[in-house]
Amino acid sequence: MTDGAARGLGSLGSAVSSRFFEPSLRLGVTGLARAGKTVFITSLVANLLNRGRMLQLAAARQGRIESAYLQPQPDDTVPRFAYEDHLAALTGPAPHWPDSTRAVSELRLSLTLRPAGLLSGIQGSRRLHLDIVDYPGEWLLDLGLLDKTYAQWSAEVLARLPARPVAAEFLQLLTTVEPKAPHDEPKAQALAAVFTGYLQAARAAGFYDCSPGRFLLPGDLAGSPVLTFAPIPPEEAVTRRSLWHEMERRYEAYKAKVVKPFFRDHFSRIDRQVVLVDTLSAIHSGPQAVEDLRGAMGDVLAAFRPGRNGFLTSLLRGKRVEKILFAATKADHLHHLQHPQMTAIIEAMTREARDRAQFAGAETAALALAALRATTEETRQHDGAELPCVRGRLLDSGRQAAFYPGALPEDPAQLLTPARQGAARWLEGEYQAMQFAPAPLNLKPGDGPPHIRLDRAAEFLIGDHL
Ligand SMILES: Nc1nc2c(ncn2[C@@H]2O[C@H](COP(=O)(O)OP(=O)(O)OP(=O)(O)O)[C@@H](O)[C@H]2O)c(=O)[nH]1
Ligand SMILES: [Mg+2]
Repeated sequence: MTDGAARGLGSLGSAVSSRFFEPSLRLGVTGLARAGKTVFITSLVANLLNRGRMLQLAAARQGRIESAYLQPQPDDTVPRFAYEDHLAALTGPAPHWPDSTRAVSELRLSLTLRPAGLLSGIQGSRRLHLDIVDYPGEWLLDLGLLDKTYAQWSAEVLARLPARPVAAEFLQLLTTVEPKAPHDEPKAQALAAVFTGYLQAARAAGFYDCSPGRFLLPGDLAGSPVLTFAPIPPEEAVTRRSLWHEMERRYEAYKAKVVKPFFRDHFSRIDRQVVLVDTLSAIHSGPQAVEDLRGAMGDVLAAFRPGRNGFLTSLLRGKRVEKILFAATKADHLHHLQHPQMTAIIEAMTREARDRAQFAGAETAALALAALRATTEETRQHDGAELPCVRGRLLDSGRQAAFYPGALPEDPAQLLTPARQGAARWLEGEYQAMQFAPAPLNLKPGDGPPHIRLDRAAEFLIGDHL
């Protein structure tokens, strides 16, 4: 890798010209908070640098990847994905999960490839730059705001709130608000603060429809007027100096200065996309969370069929994401005997969304994976039956434990139908969630960190370009 990095720097002088001659492929990695984006990118890159565990990636299996190395990324103003820090966290002597990341970041991995088949004797090697972009899925959900006026958005959000206990404080505050009264900054700030608190509590309670997405992940916009608004009941005949009018103005500023730039600068350039989904956590949280997650996946996918959105259509001008992979993460929480059920659930959960994406010309697939395998499998006797368990080091206590999360149904409808019908609890028992710490690793030279089906994910996403 050090060699490679040096070579990469050596060619930096020709970066401008090489951009025209050496193809690059931009891979977007997204998912809602804690879905597993950072671990996925870190392990994918580590396993592309050391390809011993990537047998399902045809180019790796056939030995056609001559070298892989990190290079300076093409975008100077986007934070670099902190690959080395995250890898050190995961594979160091005291392995731990990397910190939460709250903004977009990027990493360039360059591959030198030998051509396949007949061409291999005639043509020399070629280079492919893989630009990996990590961005929060919450930002995609903001696309829906572009079609809505402030009055429409407020009405929709306010209609949802009475059914949610976590909204009580915000609803209470609203009763003291006079939309036609003159704008008052402390009042606006109080509204925004309590509304943000509601979004955070809703998120923690398993609701996924928590836009505006930047309220949860403000980054350096924290405290600025574009994030200091909240829904208040629609009003007519308001004056320019009213609270309502100022809220409306800020909502429009959020769309123009936060939402649109993200789609223009990042989203519109993506060629391939992986959407990571923490299905097991949603199942553990209950039917409401599963239904909400399914809805959010549909909304996330709306961004991939731009036909419906005028702004996006004109931005993309016919360019589209070519492949989209939906991956249920953390499959190492289940024994492999349960992986088919997990795959069936992610397939069913994203079916509608995927059908629409196919309609828009993108090829889609769904699978269950673990970017970093933290467990081993074992079978335990329980009441005369054999339970397929996984064993790992528990995150909170550090103790080793075997764990059986409950039987996932063969037919995903057994989960999705009650979820859709608004069931409060699962009828068939409980699904346990458990958090494992990453296991200490002793990697052989040439091997990346252990994973489950990361190589299949890579084959689907980039295999045709290798
Ligand atoms: N067992 C297991 N746990 C995982 C795996 N990937 C992620 N996790 C767990 O999920 C948590 C979140 O993973 P991240 O990769 O940080 O998720 P993220 O989507 O980048 O999260 P944010 O940056 O907070 O949005 C980790 O801290 C782990 O607890 C995996 O492959 N196996
Ligand atoms: Mg992250």
